[in-house]
Amino acid sequence: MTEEAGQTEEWELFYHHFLIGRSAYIRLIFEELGIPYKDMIKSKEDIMKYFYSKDKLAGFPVLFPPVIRKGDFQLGQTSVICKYLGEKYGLVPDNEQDKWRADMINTELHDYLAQGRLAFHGINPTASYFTQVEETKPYIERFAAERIPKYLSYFESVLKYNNGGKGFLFGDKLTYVDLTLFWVLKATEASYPDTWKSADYCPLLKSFRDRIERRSNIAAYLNSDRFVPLENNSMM
Ligand SMILES: N[C@@H](CCC(=O)N[C@@H](CS)C(=O)NCC(=O)O)C(=O)O
Repeated sequence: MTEEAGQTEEWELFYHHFLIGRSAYIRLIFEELGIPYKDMIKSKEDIMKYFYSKDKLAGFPVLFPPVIRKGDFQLGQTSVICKYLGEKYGLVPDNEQDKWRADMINTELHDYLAQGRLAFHGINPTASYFTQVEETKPYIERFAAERIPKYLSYFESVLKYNNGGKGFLFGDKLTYVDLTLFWVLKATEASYPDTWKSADYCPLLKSFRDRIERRSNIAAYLNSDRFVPLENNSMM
């Protein structure tokens, strides 16, 4: 255990300081549960230090942000982090079958997110969207026309399967997958506003999004200075 990590009492979050991006899915879990966490990246230099320098995060290797760390335990991959925190803090379904279904939907949501992001990077996936605005237009249009209806219709059917879609995805309690679905819908709306607005085939998802947004801790977070708004492109 490094000296620095050994002193930590609370969760540390490593993510780009100027962007909510994939960190949103992790923050929502911490915020909903009132679990304290500390943002470790305050500048571009911090990103270089923790991920790309000879002093990068010691311990079990992690590749890209977001990463969470507590003591000598650090974990990357957003979907895995959310599943881990869900398991640890009780934000998972009550029965085994639903736990596996939750895992499936969590993965499906991150597939969708990754594809939606990629559409904004038709030329170069690691360069900024703003370097490829014109060239990537056909990819964005195709994603909006073909993929969004396919995925949103599916998520609508998943929500409807439980209690007619009036509550949560599984049983009668909130899980980490509800929070991920909530933010995926927010990201869809921000990056593809016209497509979202005209998506009249998913009324349950639209009510669901409003319902989760009104939860007291979520609403407080979204109105706080801890919240960095979505960028309105790249699903981030
Ligand atoms: N599948 C990973 C993707 C991680 C990822 O692509 N992180 C981005 C920020 S959202 C990054 O910094 N990528 C650097 C790179 O791809 O070189 C996850 O969901 O966490």
